[in-house]
Amino acid sequence: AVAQALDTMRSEFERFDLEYRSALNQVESRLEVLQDEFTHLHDYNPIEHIATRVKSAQSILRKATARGLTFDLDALRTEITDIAGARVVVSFSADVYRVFELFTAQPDIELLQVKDYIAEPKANGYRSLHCIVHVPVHFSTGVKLVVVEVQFRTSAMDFWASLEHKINYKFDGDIPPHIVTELTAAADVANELDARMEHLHRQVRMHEADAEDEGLFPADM
Ligand code: 0O2
Repeated sequence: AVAQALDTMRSEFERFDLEYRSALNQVESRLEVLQDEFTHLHDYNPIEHIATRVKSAQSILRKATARGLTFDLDALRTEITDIAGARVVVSFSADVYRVFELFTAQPDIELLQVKDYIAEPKANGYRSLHCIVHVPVHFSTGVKLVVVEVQFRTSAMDFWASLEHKINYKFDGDIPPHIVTELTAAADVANELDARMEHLHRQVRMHEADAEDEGLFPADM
């Protein structure tokens, strides 16, 4: 009986994992279509890279325990919104909102929540645009709406967040104050870099547009 119960649990968890992986495949493929189309239309690719991950069983259970949730898969599906996560790293700040709008404007993507840590950075300097969406996945049993968290950020924001994440891990969440101060200052520098890169990019685009008007380049160069 124990073996049978374990088999059932394993099978249910595999199904759970499959749903999230399938939803992430959808998200990644839709973003890739947008990326290809954007490149085709504007001769420029705003997406640097896309990373996806399904949270490990261990981290899901750790989060569930911390929140006092029961280990019921349906409760986890509704209560933990970052089991499936996608991170979209773009070149310039304006692209964060551009790609977010294009993705969430798709009629069958339901936007459940937005957290704009770019408009309102966290106290440590963390910047990113987060959203939680329902993605429809077509299974043999019908359509399932799967919850996915998508984070949009620039390369500079991503560089900072990766380092901060590693430092946080090293200090077990208790970063010494002088390192916190330096990290926050580094986030400001990353923000300044984003502003400068965006400005440069705009100047280059304007130069290209002028050159096209004067017939120096063919329109699609
Ligand atoms: P991991 O390892 O990336 O999965 P919740 O996730 O629900 O507990 P909250 O505050 O509602 O918490 O979610 P929020 O703020 O929308 O986003 C949480 C996720 O954003 C984190 O997931 C990180 O990926 C990222 N994030 C948020 N704040 C920071 C920050 O200060 N530094 C860094 N480096 N990343 C941040 P996890 O589960 O914490 O981690």
